[in-house]
Amino acid sequence: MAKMCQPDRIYWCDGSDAEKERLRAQAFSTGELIELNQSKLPGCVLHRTAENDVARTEHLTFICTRRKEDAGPTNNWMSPEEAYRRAKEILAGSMKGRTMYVIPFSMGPVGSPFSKIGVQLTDSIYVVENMRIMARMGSKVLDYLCSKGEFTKCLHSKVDLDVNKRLILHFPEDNTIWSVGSGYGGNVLLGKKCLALRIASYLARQEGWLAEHMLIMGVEEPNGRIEYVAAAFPSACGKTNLAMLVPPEGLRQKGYRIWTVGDDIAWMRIDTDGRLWAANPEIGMFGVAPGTNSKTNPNAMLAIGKNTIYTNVVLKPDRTVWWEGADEPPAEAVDWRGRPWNPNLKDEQGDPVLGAHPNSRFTAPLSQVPSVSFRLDHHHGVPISAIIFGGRRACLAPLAYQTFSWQHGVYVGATIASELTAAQYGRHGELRRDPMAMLPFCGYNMADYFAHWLRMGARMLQPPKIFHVNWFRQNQNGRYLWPGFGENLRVVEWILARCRGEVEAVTTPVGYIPLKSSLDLTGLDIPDDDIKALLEVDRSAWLEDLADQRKFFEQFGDRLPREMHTEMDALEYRLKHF
Ligand code: OXD
Ligand code: MN
Repeated sequence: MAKMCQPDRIYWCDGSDAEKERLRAQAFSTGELIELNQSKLPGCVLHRTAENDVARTEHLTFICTRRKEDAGPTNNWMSPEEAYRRAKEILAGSMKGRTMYVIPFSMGPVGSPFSKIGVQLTDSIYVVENMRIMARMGSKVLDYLCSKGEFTKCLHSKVDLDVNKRLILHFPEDNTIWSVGSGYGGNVLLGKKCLALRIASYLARQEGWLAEHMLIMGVEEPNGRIEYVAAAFPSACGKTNLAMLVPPEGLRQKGYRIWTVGDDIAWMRIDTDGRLWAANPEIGMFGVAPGTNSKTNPNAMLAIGKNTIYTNVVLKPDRTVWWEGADEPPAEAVDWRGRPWNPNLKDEQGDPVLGAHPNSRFTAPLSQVPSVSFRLDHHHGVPISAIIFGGRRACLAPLAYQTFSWQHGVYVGATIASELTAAQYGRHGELRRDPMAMLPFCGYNMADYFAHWLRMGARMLQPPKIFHVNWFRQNQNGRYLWPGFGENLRVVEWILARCRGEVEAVTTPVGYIPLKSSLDLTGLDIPDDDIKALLEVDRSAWLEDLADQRKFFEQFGDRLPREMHTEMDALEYRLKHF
């Protein structure tokens, strides 16, 4: 790789604090990182990406398998030969005048038989510093790797950040990732989406486990018992908020408490007890900043006050930071692009100019989250009682329902969908089907992925119960019916009680729906009609949605497991005759 990229220097990262100080000082001198107010935000820095490089670029992300059908219809595909050839052209001499940093990292605890090791080469200090927070990295990983020998080969070069020379390439058959031409987190922190989801999902299928886009949280009940759930929602639907939720006053007084294991990725295996156990391969969070405040996510706010890397947020005159939906806006500041900004600024069309990019981020250690679970470092992770799927739907999906079986649950997960924009009632926003929230992250044919899920269920003695939730249901006027955020724990409480067979539910064509009386709504002021609307099943709307699901599944042809057809036919029958 060095011969191809021609760096001036090669530096092996040891993961030490001294190294961190050294690299940061260097990045301050070039402007790659900006030091923030060290008395108010100790250990915090700011980074601004290129303006054309602010989010994952799904259209430039490829799964490069020998056979196109192994990548499946939902992935972009390129042959490995062509992908290597095109990337090599771009990478030739790309690190001239730069240092190539070598980052040995472990997804999962170092030395765990369930962890995966990667080595990322990069020419970005921003990447090194993010990897230091997100993954276990440095000499301890290298020492272990030397005794083990197997790792995912990860190469990243920002080249000149030209979008026409940007490619995010995955070679699952070679256990290799090449990312060129980008400096945005999701494209370049290769341990995260690229390894821990795309490559890991491919390995997981071969090795008989699951790599999922899920948060993991523990719910401690008043009697001291802790039960764990894993939940998949499409990007920007509030996984980070749910994972570290603060119980509303009523439930807190009852004795509820939340333990955060993970906010984005779950690796799940069947243990000797026949249950599904989930571990978070990461140790940091790379969260969306806008909308995060002391009301929506107090634990995140406490976590990001130190040792945090902020990306594309507003820089205030006192060298602290701000973003839309944080507390009071500053009168004058510098926006995410580095330009003077104030909250009244308008563009040529008269629309407000955002100070922070809508996808601006914070990177912070999970150890700083007040609700972090001590089980983050346990090899086996935590036993999962319930799997929760969800999406952002203004109508259709009720607040919560339980599926009838593992197979029905897999089908429900395979059909989850989210509206891309906040839709007005009746004027549906553009709906994106996002199976298991893995559409952009599954490293192989999704039809085979559904089949793998079905097989996993058959292997478990005590599979988790599968639920669907929707925090985003609206009335005719576009008003949200459910308060969301911390109040979502009331639904999780019902879910766990269902798992133990302790509460009643109504059997409907789509699943078991809570009775109003089985939800603890003390202290919530929700009109009866709203609760009714939240729990309602509109048969004709469901039949319409079913037609859309069938269309979505068509792309998989014969490769789609027949169980998916069975479930759709059964749902249609129940909607029409039950
Ligand atoms: C993320 C995403 O950054 O899902 O976690 O996009
Ligand atoms: Mn994510």
